[in-house]
Formats: sequence, structure tokens, C-alpha cells
Amino acid sequence: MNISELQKARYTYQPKLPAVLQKDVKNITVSLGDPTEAVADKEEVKSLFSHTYGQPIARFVEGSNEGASKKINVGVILSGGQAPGGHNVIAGLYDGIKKGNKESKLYGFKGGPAGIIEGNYVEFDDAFIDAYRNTGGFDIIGSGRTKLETEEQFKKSLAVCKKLDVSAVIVIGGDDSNTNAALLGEWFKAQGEAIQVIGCPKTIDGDLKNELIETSFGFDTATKTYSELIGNIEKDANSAKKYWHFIKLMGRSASHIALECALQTQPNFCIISEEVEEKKMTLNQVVDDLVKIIMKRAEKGDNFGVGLIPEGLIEFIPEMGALIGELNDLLAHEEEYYATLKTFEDQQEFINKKLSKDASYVYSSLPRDIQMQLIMDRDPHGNVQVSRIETEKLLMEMVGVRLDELKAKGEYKGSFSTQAHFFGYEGRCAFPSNFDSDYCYTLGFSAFLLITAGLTGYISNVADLDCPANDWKAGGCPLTMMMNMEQRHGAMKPVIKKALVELEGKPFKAFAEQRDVWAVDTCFTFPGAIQYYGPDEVCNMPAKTLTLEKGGCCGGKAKKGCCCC
Ligand code: FBP
Repeated sequence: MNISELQKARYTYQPKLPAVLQKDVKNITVSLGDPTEAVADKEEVKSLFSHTYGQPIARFVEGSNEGASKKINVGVILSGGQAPGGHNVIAGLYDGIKKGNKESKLYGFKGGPAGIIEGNYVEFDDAFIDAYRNTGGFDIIGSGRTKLETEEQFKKSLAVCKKLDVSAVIVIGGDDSNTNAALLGEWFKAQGEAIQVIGCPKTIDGDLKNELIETSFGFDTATKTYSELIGNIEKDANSAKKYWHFIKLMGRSASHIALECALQTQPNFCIISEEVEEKKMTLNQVVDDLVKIIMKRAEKGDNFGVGLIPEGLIEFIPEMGALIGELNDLLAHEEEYYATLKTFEDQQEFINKKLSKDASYVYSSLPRDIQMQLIMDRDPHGNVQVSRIETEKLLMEMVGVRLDELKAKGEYKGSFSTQAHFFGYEGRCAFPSNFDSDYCYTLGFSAFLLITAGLTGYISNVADLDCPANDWKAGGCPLTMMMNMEQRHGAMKPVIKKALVELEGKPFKAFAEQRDVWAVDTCFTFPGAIQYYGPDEVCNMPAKTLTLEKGGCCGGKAKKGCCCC
């Protein structure tokens, strides 16, 4: 196998663990807090999770751990979209298990949740794990988006666990996958089966976070990778001074990625979907705002710029959200008939007939490409795949039309040449930053310790992530405390609440305070590539969003090694 020099170097990187986890695993135990409640809809969640509801928060502390050296077999699943650091969760889990007892085994279920259902697995050994330490991607066992949620799937999973004598399953995934982990853990317990289920918070989107989960892994690396690329484009724009670059950024629904990248690169505009929704803006109003910025810069002779657009924007524009909702329902209910329509013209005609008057009007006013993208294949949840809708091109086209009109009236004298970009897959498998390498390794190691404490229905959790790794606090939170009831496919289901950008939160406010200046002046910043070796302030800093959410650098706690002290 050909291995790059960086890959070789990263194999030998020893991820940092919080102080308490640096001890012998036999001397790390859990301290349990008070019983917990679901974030909302307490009674409904409680009735659905009668065996696992209300468990206490667990924190690791020094103390004797009898269970640590027990021989165990554990299975691990990577679920959903790739996120940098997944390999390190597995490495941390593996190292913890082997520190406990060399005879213990770790199995990797291949291809996502389907692996445990179908009994498709590998057994890890030292050489296997060593070839993936501190590297990006999920290729160690692959991932998948099968939803593990039906009784039949649970039964099949149980049979596979029994065959392998697996007594704990670790699910590395986002909000949906962790919801399913909670359901599986509850189901095992309800059957009287002693198989523990522990989740780990993954997603580049950054929307699996709450009071206890400070960030999901992968967000740090992905946003740093995108910010490097955006900074490079800003340099190019500022050198050539001839293009407006419209950059769409991945992130499904929430705009956390776009916001973090804006804080890192100070572009001329960054649309925040949550704000668009809050202000009930129409597509035309979104376009108008961009036109104003472009005209102001043109007045200064700056016919260039860089703007960021979150992937999920389209669904947050009320009229578009309503249209997409109708299309999702229509395509789900009329699936069979719709499949018989072979040409776009036939599909378009059928759709226009079935949509409400308003939705049909909005649909008809869109460019043909976007119309086609809106009716493409749905994701496994029946939703439109927003990463495939070229919002950046839609906005560019609409802004261009508006500027042409203004030019004809003599109100705009600039030029508007454009370049469109979409950054998504570029960041999902990058070598994890030191932050993600350390965080993920700690999450995996903690997952092992939660198993030794006999816990199930928990998510591995690390707090105080704005501090140096040595000061992080590790433990686990009961999954039920993050849940509420939401409408899914026409029925109320327990789900982990997705975190959207809070317009009252510090990251958004920090952005909003500066954006008018960034819009007109050229204030670009160039973060450059992720650095793995060098001074702390260059290679060990967490994301700006996280730092701001925690109250600024080190949250005023003046920890040595933080960027402010
Ligand atoms: P997860 O929520 O599973 O982590 O995936 C997030 C994501 O990267 C989104 O940002 C994006 O919309 C989606 O996956 C793309 O999915 P796919 O990999 O199936 O194209």
C-alpha cells in the first residue's frame, strides 16, 4: 500500500486524553449524578423508554473499577455521513478494551447499521487499527444510512450479537443514529438481554449538540478544511478582482458550518438559514440583500467578492420550504404512478397539477435545472437531498437578472462575473485536526469505560472542550434526556432534538456585529491549511463557534495553554 509521509507521521501521533483517563483503567470509575428528564414531552418519552428513562449523568473519576478487566466482546457501527475522526473513536475504544483485558474483542460491523443486521463484520487486531489511527474517512469498516429501528432489525441484531457473544454495541452517528441507539438499548433491556448500547456524537453538520454535548466530532476538521479553501478563494478574488464567488457549504439543515466558516474567513456575505426563516424572507428578499451588497462594492470599484450559502437554505425560505414539503408528500404518496412518468415534461405536468396554487406558482417560477433537482430521488427519510440542489447557482442567476434590470435603468454600473462552488465532500474525510483526533479518541475510550460501568442508553460525552485536553471532563449522558417528540412520516416519534443556529447565541451575534463591515470592505482572513505540528495557537485551537459558545477563550477560566492566556 502507498502511504503518504503525513499519513506515516499521523500513525505515530498519540492523541491526548483528559487527565482522569490517563490513569490505569482499573482505577477509573463513574460518579453518577441525579436522575434526568427528557428535554420536552417527558411523559411520552418516559413511556416509550420505560427501562432506560431518567438515568443519571455519569462522570469519570479516580476510583476502583472492578469491571474494567472483565473479558468482553464489543461491536461498533459507523452510521451516516463520514466525519473526520471516526477512526479514532474506534482506536480509542479498541485501546480501552485491550487495556482492560487483552482477551477482549472488538468487532466492526461493516457498511453501517446494515452490518449488525446482516451479521457482516470484521474482528480488529493491532495491525488493523494501527493502519487507521489519526486518519480521515470511515473506510476502516465503511458506513451506511440504514435506519436501525424495527423490531425485525432488532431481533436480527440480537441474533448476531449472541453469535459473537457481543455484550455491548457502540453506535457512532448523528441525531437519528443515536435516537436509534437509544431504541435498540431500550429494546435489549425490555427483552431482558444484557447487551449495552452506547452512542458517540458524530456529524460534520454540528447539529448534534446541546447543554451537554458541546460539539459533534468532525465539525472542527470539516470547517477548518472549508475555511482553508474559502480563504484561498478570497485570496484569488482579491488578486484578480474580477469574480464574485458564491460558495455553498454542506450542513443539511442547520447553518453551523457556514457560520463557523464566516467567522474564520470574514466573507462579504454569509446567509444564515435560521435568520431567513425567522424573518420570513422570500427568495426575492434574499436576492435583494445580495444585490445591495454587490452594488455597494461596485460603487467602490470592487466588482468581486466572496459569499457563503448554507446547504439547507432552500428549505428555510418559507415559500420554498412549503413547496418542498408538498413535493416530499406528493412523491411519497404517488410513488408508484410517478415512477411510470419517464420524461421531465410529464413529471412537471403531473406535479404542477397536484401542487397547491401557491406551491405550483413558486415551482413554475424556478429555473428548469432547479425544478429537476427538486424532484430527484429522495433520501431514506423521504426528504429532498438538499446537497444536490444548486442553490448557489440559483442565487447567482437571480442576482444576475436583477443586476441586468438595474443596469438597464442606469442604477448599476458594475460588472458581475461569477464562479460557483460547493464544498461538502472535500471536508468530510480530511485527516482529523488535533482537536478531532484527541476528542474522538477520548469519546471511544470513554465508551469503553461506560461499558465497564454497566451503563446502557448513554452517549459518550466530553465537556470543557474549550480547555486543553488535559482538563476535559469525560463521561456519558443518558440519551433519553436529549429527546422530545416530533412528527415523522405522519406519526409522533421520539427523536434527539436537532440544534439549529441560535440567533441569540454568541457565535451568531459575533458574526452579526461585524457582517456589515465585511460586506462592503474587503476584510478577508486566510486560515490556511490545518496544521498538525507546531505551537498550540496554530494547531490545537477548537472551532470559533465552540470557543464563543463557551464564553470566549477558556470561558474566563484562565487555563494555561488556552489561546487567551
Ligand atoms: P450525517 O448527518 O449523517 O453526519 O451526514 C451529514 C451530511 O454530510 C450532510 O451535511 C449532507 O447533507 C449529507 O450528509 C450528504 O449525504 P450523502 O453522503 O448521502 O450524500
